[in-house]
Amino acid sequence: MTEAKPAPQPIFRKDYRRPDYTIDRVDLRFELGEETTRVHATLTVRRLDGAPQAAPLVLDGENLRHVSVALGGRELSAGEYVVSPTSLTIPAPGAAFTLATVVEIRPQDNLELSGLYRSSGNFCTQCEAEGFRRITWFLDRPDVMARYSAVVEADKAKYPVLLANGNRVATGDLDGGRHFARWDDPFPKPSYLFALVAGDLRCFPGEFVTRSGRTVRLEIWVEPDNIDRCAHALRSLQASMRWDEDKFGREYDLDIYMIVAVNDFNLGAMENKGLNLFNAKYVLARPDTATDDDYDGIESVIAHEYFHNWTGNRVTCRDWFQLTLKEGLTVFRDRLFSADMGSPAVARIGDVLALRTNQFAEDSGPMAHPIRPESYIEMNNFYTTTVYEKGAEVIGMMRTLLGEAGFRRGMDLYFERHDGQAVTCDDFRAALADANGVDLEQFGRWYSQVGTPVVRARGEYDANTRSYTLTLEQAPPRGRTSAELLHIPVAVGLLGPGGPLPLKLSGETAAGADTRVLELRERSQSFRFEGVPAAPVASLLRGFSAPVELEVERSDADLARLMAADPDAFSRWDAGQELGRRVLLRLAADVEARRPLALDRAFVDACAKIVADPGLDGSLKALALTLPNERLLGQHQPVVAVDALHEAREFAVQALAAALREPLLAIYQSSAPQGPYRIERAEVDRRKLRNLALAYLVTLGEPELVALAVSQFHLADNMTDSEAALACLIDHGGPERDAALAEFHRRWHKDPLVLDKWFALQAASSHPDTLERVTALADHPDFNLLNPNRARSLVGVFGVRNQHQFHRKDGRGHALVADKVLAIDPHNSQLAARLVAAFNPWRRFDPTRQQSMRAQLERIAGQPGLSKAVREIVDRALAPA
Ligand code: B3K
Ligand code: ZN
Repeated sequence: MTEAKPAPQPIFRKDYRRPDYTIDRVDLRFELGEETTRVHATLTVRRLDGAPQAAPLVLDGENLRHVSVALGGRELSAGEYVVSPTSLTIPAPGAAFTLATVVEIRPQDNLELSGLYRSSGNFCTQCEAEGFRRITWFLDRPDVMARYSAVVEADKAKYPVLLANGNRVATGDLDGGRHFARWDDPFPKPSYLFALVAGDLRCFPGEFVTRSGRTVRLEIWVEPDNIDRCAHALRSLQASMRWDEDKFGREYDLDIYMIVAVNDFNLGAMENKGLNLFNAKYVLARPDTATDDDYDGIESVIAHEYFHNWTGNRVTCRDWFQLTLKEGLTVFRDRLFSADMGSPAVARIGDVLALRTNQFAEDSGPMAHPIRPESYIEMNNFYTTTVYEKGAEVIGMMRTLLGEAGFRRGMDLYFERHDGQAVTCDDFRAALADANGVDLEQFGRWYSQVGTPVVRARGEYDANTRSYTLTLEQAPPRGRTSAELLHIPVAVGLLGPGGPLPLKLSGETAAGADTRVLELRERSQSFRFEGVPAAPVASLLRGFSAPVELEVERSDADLARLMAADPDAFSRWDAGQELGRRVLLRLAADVEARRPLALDRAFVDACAKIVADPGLDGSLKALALTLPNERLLGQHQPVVAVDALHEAREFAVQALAAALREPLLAIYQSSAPQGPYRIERAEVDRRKLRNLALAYLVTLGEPELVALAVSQFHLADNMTDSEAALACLIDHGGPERDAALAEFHRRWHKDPLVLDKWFALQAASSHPDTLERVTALADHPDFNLLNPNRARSLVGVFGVRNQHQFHRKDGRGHALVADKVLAIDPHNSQLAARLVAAFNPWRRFDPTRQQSMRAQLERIAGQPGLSKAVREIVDRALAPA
């Protein structure tokens, strides 16, 4: 049995100190082998001004077998340095010197997928956040930026392709059937951006001519069988490169840009300089294997990693507390890009739905942290929806306050000031403020506040003066008693009897546009609009202008009116969601009180109007007609009523389907595909609405409606329609489900990404036997705990997305996920730490469920040898609230 490890110690932002030494050059040589890989590193080191002369040089390391160390060309003897499991210390090495180390590592045993590891027989790396220390001794921190060269040596037959960052400057053959490639990266970079790949891969090539006329070679590297699935990724890359030039004036800087698709990857992708490594899921797409949503996901992740070249690589983070500097900003940039490529309203709705479902939950649970955390134990645990998505919202608010041109001025100044540096979130904010001559001091509190602030709104109409006074108030996040006052942009519109009103605030001479951004900086502020002909309905927080919870007294009728007529497409959707939420929460209360259930007539009418509205595209209709999910609904209850919410939502879906049966069937029948699959806006809209109609219709259980799904499943020439039909059949159950699942498995079991869908659809199902099926699937020969995509498809989807089945009262769902966490942790603690987060909301449930979840958390916490990644999550979950 493993010894209990000493309690891991947190690292605090306030303790940041610049290093005593920096590294200007890194020359690496990798002797890749089946058993042992040797890494030779020569570091050109310099003591920084102000550091004590006798400062020791302490390099980080993890899982390295130390072989030798030489200082200034002289091999050191054992007494001249100290090696510990996590460090190599050279006492007082001097002011400027080279340090040459040799270590041995075993990539084939590296299941953490951090550092140098193997996936499907190939060698690859993942160094962010602290993986480079698992490759060689180093100052493994982002404020040490060096120029790198890497010589990669390997067996030529097994690993014909050898890649690293920068430009390939030499290749050649070696003895014993081996060969090498030497890569030089001219741009200084932090160690987390280092990358290496060696394998049997094929190249899907392309090019891009930059606006200054340079031709950049683009290479997408995949396993030979996947070469016909790269076109969309290449197109997305080219579009991203053009967009960053057009919108931010940012040109690519190397002569080559490579993307490698990897099957075993802990995250989505990684922005290593000139050599991105990607989870295959975000590269590979063919109409028959990838859905419309997969196509969108690829476009946005390709863009995200590309945009990091400027926001992250050229300008990087001083320390890991500043992570949102590059992540929040880059998510914000990839969102702008996706909005430009497709429908801005659809994109915004998707982002806000995800933020409310995931980030709001994180912000009110045990892992709540500011977008710039104050401390961490395992940095990898802080690649969170708060740092990324709330971080992007914070950038978005600054753009709202500064305007598009002002934001661009600020970005230009940021790049001008900080190119080639490792900086902080405060540096970013200062560039934005200085470029615009504005004060963003109060705004800066968004970087340190925890939790979702509440904004309360109250409106009063005065018929005598034809004025409408809107009072906005900010309050601390729920469950917290105090918070500093934030600077919050609230976008507002007023809907009069005849439609949107041009807005004129008192003191202004003329009415302007019909959306206005009000700046809330005090506890409470009133804004008086004049020339308002009749009591209006206020449309608040348009476009979700701030990541807050909005509380406002509005009647169902007001919401229905906004849902039907708000000129802002996002607000229309939002009003519909609020109305739907009210209706569902009332139904859940009826379930609990055992009252007869009936779906609100006015809500049905509002939905019928959406179905019939010629002004809405299919994607927006589908979004408007999708009821709030059970997790979102639970956030609005004092204690999540798991079963009642599920029953209420299922009832509402069926009642809506029954009420709208005819128009939905008409939609389904009139929008059949007219030709082969095309990934175009109008076609995506068509498929979205048609598949939504199908989902509603199948819930009615009528044989001829179920038959529609069966026939769509068989006839579809594309994964979007095939998966949608399969999802309906899985929820429906019965022999149709079994037949479709067997057919899908037969057809796709050799295709890992498609097989992931087979697992995920079953794990997400609302069918009452889902837990039993997931339990059985965990023993399926195709299930593999060590592959992150597969583990997430089953355990992640079940634990996070299936509230009703995961939280079954008998506790078996909890036990299942806890078992898997414990099984994964010894191999891949990062993955285990992600999955164990399913238990974070445990205090939101009833005593029985709380007890069951706490028992599982305690069981995990009591496991000897538990990783520090999982330990940090469970300790925080169990700590007194
Ligand atoms: N920067 C990487 C994330 C690295 C996560 C390390 N645990 C991908 C991205 O955000 O672009
Ligand atoms: Zn990123």
